Parts: sequence; C-alpha cells; structure tokens
Amino acid sequence: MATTKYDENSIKILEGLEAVRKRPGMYIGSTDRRGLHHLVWEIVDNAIDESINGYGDYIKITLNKDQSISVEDHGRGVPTGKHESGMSTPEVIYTILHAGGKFEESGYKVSGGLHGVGASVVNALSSKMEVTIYRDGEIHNIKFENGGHVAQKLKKIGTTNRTGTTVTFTPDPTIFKSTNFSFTTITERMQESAFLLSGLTIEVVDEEDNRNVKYHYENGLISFVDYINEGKNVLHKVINFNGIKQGIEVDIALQYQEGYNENILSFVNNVKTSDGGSHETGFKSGITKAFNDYVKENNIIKGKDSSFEGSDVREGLSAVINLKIPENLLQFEGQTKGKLGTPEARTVTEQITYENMKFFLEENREIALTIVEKASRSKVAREAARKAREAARSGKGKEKKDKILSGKLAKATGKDSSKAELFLVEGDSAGGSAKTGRNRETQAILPLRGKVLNCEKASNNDIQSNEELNTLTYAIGAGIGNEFDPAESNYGKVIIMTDADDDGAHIQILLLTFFYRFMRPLIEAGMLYIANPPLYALDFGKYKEYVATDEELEERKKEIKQSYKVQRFKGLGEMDADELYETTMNPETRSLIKVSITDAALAEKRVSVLMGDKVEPRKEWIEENVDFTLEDNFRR
Ligand code: 0RA
Repeated sequence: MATTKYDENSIKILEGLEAVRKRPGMYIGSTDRRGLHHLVWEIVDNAIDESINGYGDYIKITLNKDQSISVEDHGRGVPTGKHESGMSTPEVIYTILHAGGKFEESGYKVSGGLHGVGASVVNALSSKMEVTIYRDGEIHNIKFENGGHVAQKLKKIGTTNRTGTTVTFTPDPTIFKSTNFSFTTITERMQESAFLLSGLTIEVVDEEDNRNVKYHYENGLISFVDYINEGKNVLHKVINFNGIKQGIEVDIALQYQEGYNENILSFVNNVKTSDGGSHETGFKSGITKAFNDYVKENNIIKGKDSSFEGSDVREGLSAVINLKIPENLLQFEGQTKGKLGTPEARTVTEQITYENMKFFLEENREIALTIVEKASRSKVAREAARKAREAARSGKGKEKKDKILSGKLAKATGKDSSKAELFLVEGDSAGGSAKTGRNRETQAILPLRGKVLNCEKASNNDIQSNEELNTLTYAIGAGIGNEFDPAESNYGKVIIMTDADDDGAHIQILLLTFFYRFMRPLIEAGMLYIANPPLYALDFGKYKEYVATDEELEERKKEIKQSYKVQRFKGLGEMDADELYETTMNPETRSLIKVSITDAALAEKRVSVLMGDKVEPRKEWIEENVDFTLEDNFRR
C-alpha cells in the first residue's frame, strides 16, 4: 500500500538524517567555525553549479538578524513535481542523503573535493530550513525543522515572473560550537568564486551589521592577479595563457612585482587547492625550465654554473592557476583534501606553462631581461647565504653570535629544547621582571627594545642587518627564510609577550609579520604563541583574582558579594616578578594563544595589504588573518 511504503521511506530518511547528526564530522569535517561555514559552501555550491550550467548570473547571500543565512539564486528553480517515491522533488533533494546522484546525470554537477555531500546534510544539521522556489510562474515553499523533519509540505504560496531558488537555514546550536557566521570568511570566498567565474555577480549582505559587498569581474584570473598585486610595483602587465591537453583545461595568469614574495594560488574545478599538488608542481617546473632554456638559447648568461633554481625565478611572482579536470581523473589528497593528486595534471600544466612562458619571453625581450636580472640577484643572494651558513656550521661566526646574544638573552638552563620556551618581551622593565620571575630551567627571556622592523618589504639582507631581528634569529637558532627548519629550534614554544595596549598590539603584529614572512614553518608547526596577560586584578586583601577581559570583569562584579579593589594593569611592567610569572608565564596557571594560519593565501594578501604601504588597520589583521586558539587556559 502506498502509505505504508511512504511511511517506511520516511523512517529510513529520518534514520539517515539522524546518522548525520550523530557524526557530523564524517560529513562536514568538524563542528567548529570551519564546519559551520562548510554548510554555507554546500548550499552556495549548488547555486554556483546552476550558474555554471548556464542558468542565472546572480547569487545573493544574506546573513539574517535571526542567525539564519539565505542563499538566493536566479537559476531554473528546483523542480517542484512529484518524485517516483511519492514525495515532492524538493523534499527528496533536501532530505535524502546523496540525493545528488540522481540529478548528476541531468548536468547537476558536483564541484569536487569535500564538496557536494549535499543539501540534505545541511538540513540534517539545521534547526530550521526553508526552500522557496520560483518556477513556471509559481512560487512554492517547503519547511523543515529539527534536523530535516518536514514542518510544512511543499505548497504554492504565490505567482512570479522570475525563476530561481532561495534556501534559508539556521545551523543547529546544539551541534555547532558557535553559530555565528563570519562576514569576512564568506566574502573572501565569494570574491574568489567571482574571480573564477567571470560574469557572475555575487552579493553578500549582513543584516546584523548593516554592511554589504558585491563582486563581479569580467576578466577572470587577470582581475584576480591585479587584485593580489594591488599597490605593489609590478614589472609588466599580467600574463595570461591557457590550453587543453588530455581533457584537462589549464588557465593561468601571472605577474612579477618588485618585492621578494612568491604567491601562487591554485584551484581545481573552482575549488581551492590550499595545499597545492601536481598542478602547482608542474607550473613551477614549467616556469623554471622556460627561463633556463631562454637564457641558454639566447646566450644571456654564460658559464657552466648558470642555471636558475626554482626559487630564483619565483621571487616576486604572483600567479593564479585554475584547472578543469574531468571527474574520472580527479584525485585529492591530504586530510582536508586540499591537495591535487592527479598525476596527469603535472605534465599537462608543465607543458602548457613551458610553451607559453618560453614564447612570451622570446616575444618580450625587455620584460624578459628585467625578470632575468631579478632572478640573477636572487641567485647571487642565495649562494652568498649558503656560504655564510657553511661558515657558521664550521664554527666560524659562533663568537659573533654569542656576542650578539650576550647581555640580551637570558638562556634556559635545561637541556631539552622541546620543553624550552622563549619569551619575547616588550621593553626592558618587563624583561627584567620576566627574568627574575621565570622558571630558569625551561624559560628563556629576550627583551625587545622599541619597535620591530616592518618586514613586509624587507629582504633577507635587511633582516640580517637589523639588530633586533638578528638577535631573535640567533636565539631561535633554526635559520631564516628558505633555510628555516623548526626541527632545529632551540625552543618548543616561542611566546610573544606584550602589553595589552595599542603599542603592544603593534609590536605583536610586527613580530607576526616577521614570523609569517621569514619563519612560517614555526607557525605551521604550532610553535608560535601569544601570552595573554590579565587586564585586571581583583584584590580581596588576602588574595588576588585575575580577570582577562572587560566582559569577564563585568560578569565577576555581578557575582562577587564581599568587598574588593579593582586594579587595572596598563602594562606588564606594573606586575612584579612573581605576579607576572603566576598570571602570564606559569604553564599551570597562564592562558596562551596559539597562532595558526587558517588560509595561507588569504593571509598573504592581508599581510601585504596591511603591512605594505598602507599602515592601518593592523589590529584587524591580528583578529582575522590568523586563528587564535586558547591553549593553556586555566583562568576560565
Ligand atoms: C535538479 C534539476 C534541475 C535543477 C536543480 C536540481 C536545481 C537545484 C538547485 C539548488 C539550488 N539552486 C538550484 N537550482 C536548480 C533542473 C530542472 C530543469 O530541468 O529545469
């Protein structure tokens, strides 16, 4: 009987949705901020796929005041007819796991990577979802609640002269650690999509904070590279080439700028490959080979030892690589599936890059010579650095290092470097307290005087001639730049300790820029931290209690019944040695913030924008570029 079958079906469906709720990590990776935004990408990808298929060139995302989010597209609209199961098609699409399968053949393509697990997963993890469909002159909607239970069957609610789909959902607060969407996270990703999909307009509106942005680019990857190099002194117009081999489409835009940083972004089927992979490897060897053959064939550099290494020809290079790979050749690797494995992508990208770059160099001699000269300077610097390193290893220069460190660094006495901690302390007076109060066996102190050099525009040579950073580099003892190896670090943790004021924030950002540019593996290895000194002490006479933030202070004030005095710390220097140790340095009682890079490519853009010629606003960089995870937090 039809009803029995329908009931059986719906029980199975609810079991499926329940499985998603039991183990959300299996479907969306995690239930932190990343997982939360995964829900958005899932729904947005469906809208984007509809646009890629040729239907609709406008997508709007709205962060609503009630914590829900809406994704509106102007595609054909989800079909509203009955499915063979007896359910309406929207009910099938939004409640059956992997319902994509049936529709894939009708050109409803899944993007790749982790994506395309389906709108039903989003529904399963939402306390509410509503889908409104504009199609065939009519408007229909369907509502779900509590993880995909139908609250209102599909019904006609009006007439229209447009087509499209709007999905609104509220992430379930019992599943996600936080249900606050980040406007920045969403706009950054949408801007990338708009670069990759020329002609598409994506608007993002934040109803809560009254802000909105609209992205639309006509020149694809060229616009993307222009954007990356905005404000930098570029050496030529953006070079753009593309080709197709073995069914793999390659599109690349690149440009050299005066600076030293390499910035390569890659995508596959419009999904970012944050960890690179075979296409990036192919691109790099194609570029290196093109330059080496060009200088050899044109007798530009003579001599035996004349060839460039890859890093020489990538100094100052910004590039965006986008590949279209057929589903059957797609292979992703790594935990977050951010690395392309497909071996064919390497040879195809290498050949297309080599042929086009070689041709470009032959045709544009002046530009070619400018870049070759830049690469030669890099090569000379690289060889000089190698000689200096060899000298250092053979013992020469050790005296010089010891002299530079003496009187500044208070070393730790312990032998185990993995347990050792290096505190970089703002100012001599706090440095003095830290030296007195520390645990001598495991904690070393390096006071920093005044402002640190802004490294955004600095070369390795500039760093080496800067006393403060030089001292820091020697203290860590693991090299710098390409040569940096976190395994050689004298310390398991490097901890930035500054005052909780604007100057302190400034020093933090300058140091973060230094570490980001010249010791990035230290951050990637999770070895860089920021100390989190309390803002207030509540003095009860017999004992003190420490409070980290203004909000916490307000909360505590409401709870406390006895009398007390509030002391506000303006700087680390106001604490005596014991107090500084107990509140900020003691592993048993302190609160530390671990610095990590969520997305190297975006961090790169922010660092260069904010630390380049434009100086403000640095604080935002701290807040948004890097993720801060509270580590040893015993205070809460
Ligand atoms: C299945 C079939 C068709 C369109 C869609 C799904 C569709 C899904 C979503 C999800 C968000 N926006 C969407 N827009 C369309 C094709 C139906 C036809 O042939 O007209």
